[in-house]
Amino acid sequence: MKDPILYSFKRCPYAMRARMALKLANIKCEIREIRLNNKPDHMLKVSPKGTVPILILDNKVIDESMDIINWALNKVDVFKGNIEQDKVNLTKELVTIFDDKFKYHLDRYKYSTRYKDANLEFHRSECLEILYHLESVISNKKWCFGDKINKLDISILPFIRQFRIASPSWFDSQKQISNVQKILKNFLDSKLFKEVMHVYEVWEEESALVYFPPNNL
Ligand SMILES: N[C@@H](CCC(=O)N[C@@H](CS)C(=O)NCC(=O)O)C(=O)O
Repeated sequence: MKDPILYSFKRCPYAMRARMALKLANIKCEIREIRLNNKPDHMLKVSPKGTVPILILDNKVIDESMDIINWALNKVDVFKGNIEQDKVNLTKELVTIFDDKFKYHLDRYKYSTRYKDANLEFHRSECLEILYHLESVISNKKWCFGDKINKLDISILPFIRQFRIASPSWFDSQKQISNVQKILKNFLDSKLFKEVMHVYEVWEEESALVYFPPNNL
């Protein structure tokens, strides 16, 4: 099999979660860093919906981040044995809440001026409600379900990171999400996070091949 090609954008939370799964599963890819305002023709040709991440394999194109995660985990189940069965269903439920509701309100909180009539406080409090729910079901350990990182951590922490970035002092001052705050901090301090946030030059047709994970770390 040729090395897969990964179209990616460093700051995109969906691309971030896919890069984490690929990194944890030790799957080497040719990485193509893009800008959302200047998408390469080839990227749009393989996936006309025009979102990153996209993983191009010999026999198929995977253009949904959770499908990339599941494909990587199917190859190398890095989380095997890390969680009990009931947490598998909880992971599914929570990822759906984050991808649908949390992301919807996060965009309207972070970019309230871009959305007509978006009320920053309202959307922020909707996100916070979801974090209260998360707080009530996670551990008080290093990661959401204990001492080991899991699919839930890599899937949702990039979005919680964005939520914090909108107003770090406000986020840090929230009293009822101390485990969420702690887990986010562990994530931001982790070697994994630093590795997947490696800075790549923007890819162009004539660029030399560049690989992910970066081998200079
Ligand atoms: N459901 C997709 C969503 C991916 C997505 O929306 N990515 C954003 C960047 S964070 C994107 O590519 N947006 C296209 C654009 O802004 O033109 C997934 O999970 O992969």
